[in-house]
Amino acid sequence: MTRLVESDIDTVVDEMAKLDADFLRSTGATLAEIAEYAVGANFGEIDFNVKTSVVPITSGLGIIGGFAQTVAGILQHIGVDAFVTEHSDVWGSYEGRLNSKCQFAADDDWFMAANNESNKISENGYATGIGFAAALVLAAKKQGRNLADEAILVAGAGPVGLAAAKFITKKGGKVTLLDIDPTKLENQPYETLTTTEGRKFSLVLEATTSKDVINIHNTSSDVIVSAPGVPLGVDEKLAEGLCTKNTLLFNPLELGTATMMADVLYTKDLL
Ligand code: PYL
Repeated sequence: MTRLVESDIDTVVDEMAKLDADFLRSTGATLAEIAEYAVGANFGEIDFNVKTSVVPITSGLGIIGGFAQTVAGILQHIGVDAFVTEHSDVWGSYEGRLNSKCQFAADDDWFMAANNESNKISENGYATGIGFAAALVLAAKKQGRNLADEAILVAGAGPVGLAAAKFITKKGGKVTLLDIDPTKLENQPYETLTTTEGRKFSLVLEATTSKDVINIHNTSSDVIVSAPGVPLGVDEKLAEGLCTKNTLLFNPLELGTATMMADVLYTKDLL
């Protein structure tokens, strides 16, 4: 997982309305609705209005400027009564548990949400995977495309890619899983590749930490790309073209965070 820097997220909260508008154009759903679809809920089924604390964590490489405030801002946008605790680390966790139903915190390796009443927890890798997979499935549906007729690539066999592959398969898609490390492809229930040489895909979920994995050589002209990978793993020229057609779904923190919230509030797991 790539560690975000302040400049990756410093405009996120100001651009939440634009994100919803972009999502509606490409998927027919808002950020909150994509998160609901990801966890198996109907649009509007989850009541997001719950007191939720976000705890800054100083361990390891320390605080990312604006990270906790950005998480709280994303949550507030989908209707959560979210706040950043006054204190960090264990004191902040204690303060949060006294004053909220749900709690978010991230160190250098894990970003976790917990529901203090139901004890349901959600981890960012899994949630990001199902969230971006949900967005990809909804985008295909919006174009009237049948998953069964699509050549679907999941690039990256890490936690995000594997959660996405499982979600897409559950929705009727036949996934091809790509990773440069063949050991990550062992015992996977999909067609597996270490290169896309000679192949073209029409639906792509890019979940690697590399650049330029996805390009004009391995994608069809009507490709839709859902890209949780940071940095964006899509060739710049292709990315520009996809943006003009609203067929590139990419954001550094928003969809994973919203899906974590839906995941800790909703009980019927889809996977
Ligand atoms: C959760 C993000 C998504 C992509 N990379 C992950 C990342 O950057 N993790 C590090 C988060 C550190 C937060 C810091 C703070 O400000 O509380 N401990």
